[in-house]
Amino acid sequence: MELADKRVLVVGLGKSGQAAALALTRHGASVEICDIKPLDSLDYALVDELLKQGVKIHAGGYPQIEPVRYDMLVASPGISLEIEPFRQAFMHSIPVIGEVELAYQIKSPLVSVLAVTGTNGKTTTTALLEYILQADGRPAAAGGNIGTPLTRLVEDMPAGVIVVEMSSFQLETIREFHPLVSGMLNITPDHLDRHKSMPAYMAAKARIFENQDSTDYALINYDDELVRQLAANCPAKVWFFSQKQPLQQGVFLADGEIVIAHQGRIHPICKQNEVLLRGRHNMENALCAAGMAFCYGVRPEVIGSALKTFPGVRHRMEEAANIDGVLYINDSKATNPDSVIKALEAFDQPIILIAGGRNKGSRFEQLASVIKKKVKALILLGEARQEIRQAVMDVDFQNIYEVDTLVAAVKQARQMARSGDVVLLSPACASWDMFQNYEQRGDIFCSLVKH
Ligand code: UMA
Repeated sequence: MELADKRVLVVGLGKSGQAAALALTRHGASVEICDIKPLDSLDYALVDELLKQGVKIHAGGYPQIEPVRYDMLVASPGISLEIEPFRQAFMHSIPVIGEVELAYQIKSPLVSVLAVTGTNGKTTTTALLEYILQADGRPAAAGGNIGTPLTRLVEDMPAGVIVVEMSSFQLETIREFHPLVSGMLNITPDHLDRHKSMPAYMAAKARIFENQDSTDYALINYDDELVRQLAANCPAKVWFFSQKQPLQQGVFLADGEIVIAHQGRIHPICKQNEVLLRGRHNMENALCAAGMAFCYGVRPEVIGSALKTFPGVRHRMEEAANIDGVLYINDSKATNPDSVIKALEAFDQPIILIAGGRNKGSRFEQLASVIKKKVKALILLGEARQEIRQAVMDVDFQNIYEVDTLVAAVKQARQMARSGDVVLLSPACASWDMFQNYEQRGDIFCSLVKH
């Protein structure tokens, strides 16, 4: 992509916007950035670096979009394409691309891209795949929704392989983004406040396959009916993975072992119970990552030994402490009900669940029935606490405590917990009503339980 002397407006001054603006200036573009927040509410460190590089900042609103002013707009993932600057750009036929697309177009041709999407488990799968590739001695890095903006990652990478965690938001603004191997984990309702309907959300997710061709691979979850339907229109070679079903070609479980079937041969990977990650949902992640690594050329024995040692990712079923026989688990990254259901199903012990935050358009009925079966006490906080309370009361679950802060939630949980219990922070909601992000919520939980 030719960027020299192009006039580009980056929309959103968070992590992605900042990284995109810096990459654009390095490529010789004339860059402006805008954000709805006033200057004094923006992250000073991000702003400072942009000012040093001569990027013009519009804070507290957006500039007028006219063809005489801008050649292209770059969207931050968290921003809806329905806001005014994008509407105006579409009206004037000014191209709009996402930050990930920009990264894809400026990356070195010696960098290959693998990509993972799905509603839940994509961070773990991305990190696990990076771990497997590194165990195979390849220069590999992970970026995208997992936390490191892709524009920053590609600038520092002359050659190697990048595993990209792709959210539906990021997929909405791709054009040429083309992974050699893609992975689709599962689809359950999430982000419906932005996508408006399940078909629209699914269509955004399915764009991961859009630029693939018959030389590429797509690892698709056979056990998820919605995901399986997407295989029919996938242009890549489809490989399924399944926890339930033996497959002609793909990754599955046979007699307590993970195996890969390929060209009439069965490659053993490792025993199911040797995988360090806990829970059924993590087995889904392990099968997907194993299949993606195999299709990319990693040997089965390397995949197996990596699965036996991968410790998991932060804020996702992370063991925060084990005090007086009580296991404290930080699952702050569980920001939708389905993800919490999976966390609850991973434990046989009595569970004290801390949940609540900002609802992203989810319904809590199904979660409520699982809470009724698995949870000993429920501690609710945040904006959505009344909605969750109503849903669990509707299934006749009574042991509910409401608190105003995470400090009070941990205090309450500690008072009630007995040896053998699990105290699980798994909010089913976004963190933005009380915290900067889910990482901050998880970090605070981890430090509170240790004191
Ligand atoms: N903003 C506006 N106008 C708006 C809305 C927001 O100007 O209408 C501004 C905000 O004031 C803020 C900036 O946009 O200053 C934030 O941009 P952003 O929301 O895109 O956030 P980033 O800091 O750039 O982080 C993004 C991803 N955030 C979202 O998609 C919401 C991060 O994913 C990602 O790690 C990061 O890029 C690096 O690629 C987080 C996330 O919550 C983890 N993702 C969702 C999820 O996992 O469910 C999709």
